[in-house]
Amino acid sequence: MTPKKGSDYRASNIQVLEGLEAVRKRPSMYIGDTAQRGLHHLINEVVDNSIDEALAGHCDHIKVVIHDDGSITIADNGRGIPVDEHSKLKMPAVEVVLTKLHAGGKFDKSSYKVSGGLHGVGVSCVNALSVHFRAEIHRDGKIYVMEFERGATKIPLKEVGDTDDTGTIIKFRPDEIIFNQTTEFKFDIIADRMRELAFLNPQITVEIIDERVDDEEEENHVVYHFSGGVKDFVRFLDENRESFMDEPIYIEGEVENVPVELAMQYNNSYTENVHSYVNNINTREGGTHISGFRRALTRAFKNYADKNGIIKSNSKITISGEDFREGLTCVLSVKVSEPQFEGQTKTKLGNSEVQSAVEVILYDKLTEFLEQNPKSAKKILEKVVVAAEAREAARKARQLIQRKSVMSGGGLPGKLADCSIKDPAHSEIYLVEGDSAGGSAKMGRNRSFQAILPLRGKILNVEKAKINKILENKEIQAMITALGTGVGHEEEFELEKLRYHKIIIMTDADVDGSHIRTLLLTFFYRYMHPLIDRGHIYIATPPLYRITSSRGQIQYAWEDETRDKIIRDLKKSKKKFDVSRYKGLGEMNPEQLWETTMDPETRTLQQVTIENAAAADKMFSTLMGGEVEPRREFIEKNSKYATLDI
Ligand code: 0RA
Repeated sequence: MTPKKGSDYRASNIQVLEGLEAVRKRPSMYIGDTAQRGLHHLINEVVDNSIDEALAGHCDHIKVVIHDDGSITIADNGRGIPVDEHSKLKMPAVEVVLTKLHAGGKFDKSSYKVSGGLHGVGVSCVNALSVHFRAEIHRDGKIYVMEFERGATKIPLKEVGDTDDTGTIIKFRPDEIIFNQTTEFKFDIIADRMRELAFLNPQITVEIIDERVDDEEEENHVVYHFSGGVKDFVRFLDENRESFMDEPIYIEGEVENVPVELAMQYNNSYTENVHSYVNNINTREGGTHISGFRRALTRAFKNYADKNGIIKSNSKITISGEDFREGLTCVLSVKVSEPQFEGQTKTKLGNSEVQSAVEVILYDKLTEFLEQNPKSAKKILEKVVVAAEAREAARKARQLIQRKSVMSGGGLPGKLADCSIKDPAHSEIYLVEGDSAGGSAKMGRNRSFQAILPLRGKILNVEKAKINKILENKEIQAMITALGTGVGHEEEFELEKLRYHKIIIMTDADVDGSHIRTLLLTFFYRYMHPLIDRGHIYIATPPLYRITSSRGQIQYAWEDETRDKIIRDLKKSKKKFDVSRYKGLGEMNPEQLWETTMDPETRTLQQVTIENAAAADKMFSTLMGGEVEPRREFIEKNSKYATLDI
């Protein structure tokens, strides 16, 4: 008998497809975007479930394998997805988890599940967005398998053997129709996230195997396990900074069902590196837990200083909260059972009860630490006073920048060639290395919407300088005035005043050029952070080669492969040609610069994004920090660093 159209099985299957079809129609609504970030989000979505198993105490090993054919396997030793029949839906529970939206792992209301930000949309989304998806479940002594194609069931759940372990093995290959920009997984992006998870969850071991590299290469298999947890995380972040404490302060506690964990130490840098997490999600925009931390830190230190008469002798200066955070590296991790995420990127914790919980725990323990470690306390407070003095000097430098810009009429730097339209959303500014390239850019540009700011020589390395020195630097001053936002943290930085929504860094394609680019990015990362978060920073990519053939026809190539292809084609058609390598922007005439690098119709811009704040912090401190040897090693290992996958 052939099943009738309206049969039960078909009906339920169609319903399922309708759910997953919605994901395929508008994938960005579920995973953020369908570019590199969204692609890697698929892995996080599955791993989050394994982490939930670990948080519930049932899993301590997660293995991620990147296969040759572009597919990924994620294996854990958790309980395995339940396979018994779901009472209402009359299908195996695993089928519900893999085919129903928002059903993933959310049967039991046990605490602290990952849910919020972009996470928590469920493994079913990964299924929907994969050409092929396979789940293998080890549970109750049996092995079960189920397979799908683009979300549709290909092999219904079946028992295939016996086992005495438990766990879930998910294998999937992302659909290239959905991920039309790239389906290539980046080892570094995966490793950064897995390392972070291993720091935040000391009970787990995470393994990554990249089968795409040959055996001779070393970095195809890494294992992360950090028994020291967030304390190890802080040590790792400060590996290339000099701490003046023997070891990080470590605090752990729980109030009102909110477990709080913190590790922090002071170093000789001038930046604040506070990384916070809620249920393993990086809360980039902060929130109530961060407010609680800041209040506790300020109160504990101020009380201690008052009690011991430390700051009185410097009564001329007033210490503000941020002075206690200069040169501080800190990881704060809290677990919240029903987190509310707010803010632009949904990475700001809103739960008000968390503030007091964090504040209470940290205030008591920090006070205790200061009383028991008077030597460290003294050193830290001396540093705080210096920070306050630098902040005061910076305030004066800011006023000076403002006054200067008021005095010069329109207030813009002299060497800025501004654009004529005033709408920031349609304006762009090129930050150009060197006066000669700046000259070509000024001539080649479309002056209605493109502004040019030539930068002379190297800008200051902000990783090694105090804020007041940074603000005295002429090139940095010119940039700040041109951009219009001011500089620094919180109210000192005004994103609304940004004069150009595209800020394009244009440097030579050589070592010096990439150094200058990194200096600029370090500055933006440390002092104009929201510009990166909101996607305003871009890197221009001038071509590497010019191929001139008969009758003066010119072709450009950005890679060796394209150059070789152009040459092959020219040879085939028996044309004469000449290949030259661009050394610097200055070698291009204005027309060439416009055609290749500035014309919105033909140029390619790389948008600077930060996937992982902790990894970016580590990269900048390694590249730009004081220690030479780690920098050399880093550059040798990541010779591709010029492309800046941060
Ligand atoms: C639903 C319920 C339970 C666990 C899971 C799903 C689960 C999903 C994934 C995805 C990858 N690994 C996973 N591990 C578990 C609870 C299990 C129970 O109550 O026995």
